[in-house]
Amino acid sequence: MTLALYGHPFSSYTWKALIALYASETAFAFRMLDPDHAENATFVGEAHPAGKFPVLTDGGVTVIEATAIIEYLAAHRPGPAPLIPVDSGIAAAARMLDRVFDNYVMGNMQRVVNAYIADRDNPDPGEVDSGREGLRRAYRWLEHWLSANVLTPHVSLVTCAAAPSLFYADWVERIPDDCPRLAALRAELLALPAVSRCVEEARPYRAYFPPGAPDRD
Ligand SMILES: N[C@@H](CCC(=O)N[C@@H](CS)C(=O)NCC(=O)O)C(=O)O
Repeated sequence: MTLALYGHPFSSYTWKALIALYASETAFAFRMLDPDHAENATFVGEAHPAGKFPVLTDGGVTVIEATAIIEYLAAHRPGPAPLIPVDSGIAAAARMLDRVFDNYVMGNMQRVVNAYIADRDNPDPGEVDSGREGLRRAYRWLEHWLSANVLTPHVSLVTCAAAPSLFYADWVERIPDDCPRLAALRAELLALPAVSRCVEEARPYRAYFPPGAPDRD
């Protein structure tokens, strides 16, 4: 049965699922969420408790939440990518990092983005400052973790979470010079074929990045 993924090419959480699908060389139909496909938005609105995407369908099975989608693909559509490490201790570390990237990198990046969505010309300075400070704190934590640990091989759950969150977070708050390991990880991730494919597919939508997309990447 053919898989279908509902999402948008510019959406960071859609990337998270797309990177896993591309790296595991899994065939799927992409169901675009845009004004030309209202039926897809209707489906997502009913499938997810908050109407959020991505959403994966596999015949009669519907899977929501990007991390759960990757867990589902690892279990039901295993491919060349080691999405979930076999060793349970390494898998626990991968799941821990997945939460760090989602909650503290993606979360703080979205806090700033949401302030600009609410008011593009006068974003709430408290929200913008808190989001940026949260990003700097997350960057320092990740730099420290990377100095003491080895990352699971690509493309894993960690790759899928780290690539979109670092890609967009760096646009909001540049990874500082005193976090060289994290900056190198971002560059390494963007060079992976599954990730660079997402970067290129999202390129036409950059003008819509609420705080303004920088002229790089
Ligand atoms: N916890 C969700 C977050 C998904 C999410 O925030 N998706 C964004 C797109 S990147 C979204 O659906 N935005 C539209 C909305 O919130 O209505 C996941 O991991 O899948």
